[in-house]
Amino acid sequence: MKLLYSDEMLNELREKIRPYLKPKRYNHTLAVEEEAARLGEIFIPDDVNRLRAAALLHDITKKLDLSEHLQICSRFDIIVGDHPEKEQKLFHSKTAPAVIREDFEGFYDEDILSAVRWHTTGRENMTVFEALVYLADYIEKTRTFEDCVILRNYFYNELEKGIEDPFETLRKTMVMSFDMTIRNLMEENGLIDLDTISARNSFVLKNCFTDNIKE
Ligand code: DGI
Ligand code: FE
Ligand code: FE
Repeated sequence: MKLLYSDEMLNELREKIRPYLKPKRYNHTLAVEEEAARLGEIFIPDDVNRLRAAALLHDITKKLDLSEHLQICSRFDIIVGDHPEKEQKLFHSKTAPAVIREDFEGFYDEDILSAVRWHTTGRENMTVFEALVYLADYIEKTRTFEDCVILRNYFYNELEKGIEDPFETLRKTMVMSFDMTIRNLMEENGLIDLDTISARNSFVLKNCFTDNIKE
């Protein structure tokens, strides 16, 4: 059974997460919440408050340093890659679900945990819920990086045209986002996680949103 989150629970959550985040990250988090709600109204209107909760929790361990992440990974048997120092940005999405379980008991919810877990790399065959948290993080309104602006404009322009199914626009936007991330990682000579590649290929192959197929 799906847990439901009242507006009051979300108000409390908004205050509870504050000490976990630096001020700039807190503002980003609120902007992701707003964006996730906007996307939710379009794609899964019954799940808007759960999307808000996932957005509020998505970067909850972003402040931790590598050794703190590694401690959590060891305590919870979370698999660490072979080159942790080269993939530091991937840790916060691995450790956040553990902290949610421990510190945010009322939000122990499979959809929230998986959306948070996969919000940085994505993964093969993403659910609509996971994709919306991922995309909200990419295109929220405080992001000024050129790719984010391009992606935000592409997505909302296509939706506004109203020519294709919104889920097709969402799928194409997801492909674009992974292409941008992969291109940027290549330019900075970074390591590309296999989940990032699998996510990209799966959207190209249209292996996505199988949770949302209507009869
Ligand atoms: O935590 P945020 O900054 O809000 O956003 P995020 O969790 O999506 O993290 C974005 C960063 O993660 C960005 O600098 C690129 C990095 N990233 C995404 N996919 C990969 C990656 N880094 C590596 N090394 N490999 C990836 O596949
Ligand atoms: Fe993040
Ligand atoms: Fe984020």
